[in-house]
Order: sequence, then structure tokens, then C-alpha cells
Amino acid sequence: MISGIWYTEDHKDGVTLSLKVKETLVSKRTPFQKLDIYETEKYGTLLTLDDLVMTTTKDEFVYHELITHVPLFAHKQPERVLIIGGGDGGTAREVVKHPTVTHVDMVEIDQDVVEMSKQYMPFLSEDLTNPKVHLFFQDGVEFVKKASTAYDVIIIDSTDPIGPGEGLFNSEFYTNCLKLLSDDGILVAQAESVFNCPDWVWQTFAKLREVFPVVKAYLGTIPTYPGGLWSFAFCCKQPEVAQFFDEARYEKLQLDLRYYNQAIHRACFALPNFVQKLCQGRI
Ligand code: SPD
Repeated sequence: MISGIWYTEDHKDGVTLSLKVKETLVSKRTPFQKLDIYETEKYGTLLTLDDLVMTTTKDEFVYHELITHVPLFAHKQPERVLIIGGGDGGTAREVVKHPTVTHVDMVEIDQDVVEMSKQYMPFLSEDLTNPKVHLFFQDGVEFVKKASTAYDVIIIDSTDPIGPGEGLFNSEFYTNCLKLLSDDGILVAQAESVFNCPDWVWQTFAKLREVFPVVKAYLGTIPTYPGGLWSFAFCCKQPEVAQFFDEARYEKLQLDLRYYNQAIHRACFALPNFVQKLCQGRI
């Protein structure tokens, strides 16, 4: 909601997030959702979908580096990557930093998100034209039903489990993703706010555990997301895959990153007790 010069997002139980707005850059209804882009005073450019923050140019690096480099450095040789969602381009930008990656399929339901990000958030979307990145404008649910080639890493960079993103949080979708994952593959999904939406976190992990033999949780702090403390699910078929971290490759590559490093890779899997319970299905 825009009120005066503030973007205000109603979270839960009397909590809101407000960002002072300098200018509204875009306000439109796409075939799938309401899309707005604002220039804010302190958080740079802000993209919202259905009046929920998707990303800001100030804190996007935390989310995009965590959702990408944790699985990519946990895989021995990531070559083929599938991104579901991620229309702003931040995840694709991080994925193509890995020289082992030869092919990225990115499946975004809403072409307007990509076009608007290209126009107003070029720092996020710059690699959507990278020749390794193949864009599909379709529902990720349908894509994984029909696809047949295996991926080393699948990243679910979705919206929340309401509106167009809802189908990306159910067991049938996860089962189809499992079929597309190579034997040593890793799937990572954004898994919601441990403070504001514990029921969503609980349900997401419960459904993933029905499908994947190994499911772990990791955390990051994204200031403009509800509650700040954000969960990610790390899923694979083999326990040893969940233990591996290619620290030597991390050191060799010397990527220009702002959040992720070796210590973060290990530390992000350290969970407060209440989050451990939540991710094991106990609220
Ligand atoms: N409540 C906000 C959850 C948004 C998660 N996805 C954001 C997409 C950024 N690439």
C-alpha cells in the first residue's frame, strides 16, 4: 500500500514495514499479479508483487548469494542449473559467476517481471541476456511436469505460497523436481519467515521431507522481508552430498561477493532451537 510518501507492507499481528518512497517508477497489473517498482530513500529500488516486497537493490545480495552459492559450492561440479521463478534476475546473475555452469534454464511465469527488472533494475537483471541463460515464460509447475533432462542444482526462487507462487509449495511439484535432480543433485528453495510465518515454514519443510531423503534448513537475514530472519531449504538424495563443501573451489575462484564466504557457508546451517523444531515439524 502506498500512503503519502511511504510504501507500507502489512505483515502480521500489528506489524508493518514502511519504506520512504522518492518516486513510483512502475505500477501495473500483469496477467498474473500487481507489480510495482519504487525508488526509495534508503533501500534503493524496490520491487513488489501483490504488495509484498520481492527485492530491493540495497539488501538483495544477501538473499541472492545465499540461495545460489550455498548449493553451488556444495556441489562437486555444478553444470546444469534450473531456476524456478527469479524473474528479477538476481539469482541468475549469481549462478553464472560459477565457471563450471554451462547451462541455466530459468522458468518465470510473468514476463513483465523480467521486462521491468531489465528496465529498472539492470544491476539485478544484467545476466538474463547471458548466452548460458535460457528463459522460459511459463508456469514452473508445468515445466517440471514435462521436462526430462537432469539438473545438478535446482533453485526455487519463488514468491510466497499465495497467488501465482502457490503451486511451487506442494508435494506434486516437489516430486517432479526430485525426478529432475541428478543423483548427486541439490535443490534449494526459499522457505519463508521463521518469525512471521512459522506455519508456512513448517508446512514447506514437512512437504519437502515427504519427498526428499535429505532436507536441511539454513538461514539468512534480509531486512526488508517479514521478520528479517529468512529460511531456505536444502534438499538432496544422498546424506554425503549434504556434508560436502568445495572450499578449495571457493578460494580459487575469488568471486566478488558481498555476503557469502566460507564461514557463512558453515554458519548459515546453525539453527536456533525454535527453528530446529519448526523445520522438523514441531511448532
Ligand atoms: N516475502 C517475500 C518472499 C520473496 C522471495 N523471493 C524473492 C525473489 C527475489 N529474487
